[in-house]
Amino acid sequence: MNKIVLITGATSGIGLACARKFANNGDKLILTGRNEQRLTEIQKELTEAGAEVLTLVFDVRDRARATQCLNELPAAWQSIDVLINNAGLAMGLEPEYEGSFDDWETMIDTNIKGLLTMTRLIVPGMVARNAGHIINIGSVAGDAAYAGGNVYCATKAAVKALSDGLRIDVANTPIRVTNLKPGLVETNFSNTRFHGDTARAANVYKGIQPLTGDDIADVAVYASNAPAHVQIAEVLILATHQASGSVIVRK
Ligand code: NDP
Ligand code: 8X3
Repeated sequence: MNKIVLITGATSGIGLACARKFANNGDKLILTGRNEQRLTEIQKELTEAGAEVLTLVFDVRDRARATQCLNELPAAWQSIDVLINNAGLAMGLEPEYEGSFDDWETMIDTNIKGLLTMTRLIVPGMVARNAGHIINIGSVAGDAAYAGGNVYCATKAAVKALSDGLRIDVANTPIRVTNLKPGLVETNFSNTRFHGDTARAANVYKGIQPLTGDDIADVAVYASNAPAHVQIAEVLILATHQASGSVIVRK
């Protein structure tokens, strides 16, 4: 309660659900994203509901701009308690030998390097204050590859390795590191993956009740609210008829 929570990619899906759930939890929010208009609309919605919200417009791939935004944070917002590394995406579902170089670069630059940038910029302050919590949004895709998942799965396996590595590196502090690994969550994720092919995206969620952003945000809030001696290190959250990244039973 009353923590300062910074969320990347807060304009849609899981990030937006986290914004709403953490606001409802009484926390102060720093919402970041690329879409300034959406950020302003969300800020208005949450402020009207009584939350304190600051917005920062930057692409997590733009290290210089991210650094500048964080350096210019007003004093009252500098002590970030919770960093939610959520901004991320999949692009394409082609076999590894046919994938797009541009798609690969976008996924690696966003899901791995963007997450690392935010971690590198924010965690030193947590270490100095001897307090903090990093919640990374990994994926079931990081546990095992599935057909066509190749590079996206690799980026989420990297999120697991980076979460585990950071947890080791801060184990001598009270800082906690959580890797949340969702399965099928109905968001804008598949539209992005299929480059705006909405019919193909809708097919991903056919015949199964997928998770929602709220389902993931509930777990993030739980991990944040857990007593200080409890570190929710990793959680795999699947839809009930999903057993793994590639086993999905559709009715
Ligand atoms: P959405 O597409 O709904 O949301 C993705 C968010 O990330 C958007 O706000 C998007 O902003 C933002 N984003 C993407 N690239 C950048 C960037 N370079 N800089 C800043 N923000 C960026 O998808 P989800 O909510 O589903 O995805 C959120 C996270 O959850 C991702 O890391 C994804 O890999 C992970 N995930 C999703 C699952 C799912 O099934 N949906 C399952 C497991 C994990 P913009 O609108 O500007 O593009
Ligand atoms: C998103 C879930 O299974 O589509 O990370 O890769 S999946």
